[in-house]
Amino acid sequence: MQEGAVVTLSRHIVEQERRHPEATGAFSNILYDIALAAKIISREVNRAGLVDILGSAGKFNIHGEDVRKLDEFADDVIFQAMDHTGNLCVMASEEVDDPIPIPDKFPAGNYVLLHDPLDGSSNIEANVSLGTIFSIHKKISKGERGGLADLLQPGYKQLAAGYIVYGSSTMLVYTTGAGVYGFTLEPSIGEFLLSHPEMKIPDPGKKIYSVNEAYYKRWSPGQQLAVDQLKDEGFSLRYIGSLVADFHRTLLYGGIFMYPADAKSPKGKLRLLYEACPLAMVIEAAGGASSDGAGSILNVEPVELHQRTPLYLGSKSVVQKTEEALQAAGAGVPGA
Ligand code: P6P
Repeated sequence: MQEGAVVTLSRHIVEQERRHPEATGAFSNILYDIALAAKIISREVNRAGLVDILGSAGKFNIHGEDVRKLDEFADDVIFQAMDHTGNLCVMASEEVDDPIPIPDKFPAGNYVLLHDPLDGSSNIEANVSLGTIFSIHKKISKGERGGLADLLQPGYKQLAAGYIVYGSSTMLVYTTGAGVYGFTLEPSIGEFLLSHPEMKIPDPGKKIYSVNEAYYKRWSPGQQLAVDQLKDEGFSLRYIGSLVADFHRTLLYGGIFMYPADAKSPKGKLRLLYEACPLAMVIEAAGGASSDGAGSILNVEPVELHQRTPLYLGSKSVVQKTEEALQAAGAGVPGA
């Protein structure tokens, strides 16, 4: 790429496609459609305080969490952007209990999309950064229309994964496994511009650990030891409580993000398929590591659509040290 070129997401995708002559363009179109949905969601997130669409929609999702109107809006925007394209055979969303079929009136395709449409939604009214997380798989079932089997695939089979962080700027970060690319939205022209080519997580990077330490007493002895060690080594705590924001900082600065299992959440809180797996693909493609406490998130075999997992993401050296502490002092949580 020549020096100083302004590379839009569209140009980047064309250049990437040229490197893969076998590409059909369907995958590229999925990325375009995700970017379109992100622009629409970004506009509403940035106007949220103005158009009074805050407040509870009075509905609850499968996890018993209060679904905010922006959550529903983001979920609907992604569905509307993807349902008619003929690229997908089935979808899944954190906000929807069951697999989401492609409407019969539209053709089905060879890809699968799982997503968390607007993570961190409990922070909406505090104007904290929110995020969309997405995971793309290939269809593996035989029929024309996909189903649960196409959704329950392990992370190492992902074709692509990424997230959009709606913060001081809106950034789209994605990987297909070879390189991690960051694009920043220029709202005045409505284009995502390549701002972070070839993202790599610093290792060990800044001494930052990110976990909700209020749960310390509910942790396993191994988790307590891991955090005690980090503090002894002079690590600082940074915790926004919005997964995509905490992850994005970890990717840029290094250190570690943790949402461990604890006595109240023996499987952790975060979801495997559309939170842990996509972020694990990004962090590992950026030279970092992911773990459920025992090994890479990407190797976990899913059994349920909304299953949860303990989650560690960060600089490889820090994640490895944390796994050693968990294994040395025991990762079993009281009451699990
Ligand atoms: P806790 C936000 O509600 C969320 O789903 C993630 O974005 C975030 O990482 C986590 O929950 C925060 O959970 O238990 O620390 O409030």
